[in-house]
Amino acid sequence: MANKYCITFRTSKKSGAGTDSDIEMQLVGTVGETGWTNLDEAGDSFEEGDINLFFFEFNDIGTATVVRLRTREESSSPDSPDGPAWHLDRVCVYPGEVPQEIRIILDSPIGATQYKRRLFENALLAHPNAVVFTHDNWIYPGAYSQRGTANEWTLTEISAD
Ligand SMILES: [Ca+2]
Repeated sequence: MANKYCITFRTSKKSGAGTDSDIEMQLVGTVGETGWTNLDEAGDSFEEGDINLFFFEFNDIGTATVVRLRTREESSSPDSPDGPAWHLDRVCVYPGEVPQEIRIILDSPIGATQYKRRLFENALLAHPNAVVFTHDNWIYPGAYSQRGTANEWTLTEISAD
């Protein structure tokens, strides 16, 4: 059974937080897991302070419990000052059709894209069905020492206490 998911990624505002790496994601849930999925969208994703939105359909995994990320960069140089490391702030996984009262923010004509995305993310974060994850560290590609080999990072859920 396919289920809709809305997933938001917030890149931190640290200097150099953005990445141009190809990022792949896997969700693990209480009753299953997704395949590895490329996070690909038009334009330059995952820049400093950005919120990027993705809408997917996956087989039902139940409640998301783990987010795994990996990068594949085969052309990076260890000497590059603009390496593709990524400082992700948080990920919000919302299972199901996004409620119209939240979706309307994206469909409204007002404001800049990032401003609307921030409003959208805030509304989503406040929803009881949303599961929020964080990764309080840099995500580096595995290319420096193992070209063509993907490293994986597991994100931990932010408990609602
Ligand atoms: Ca980018």
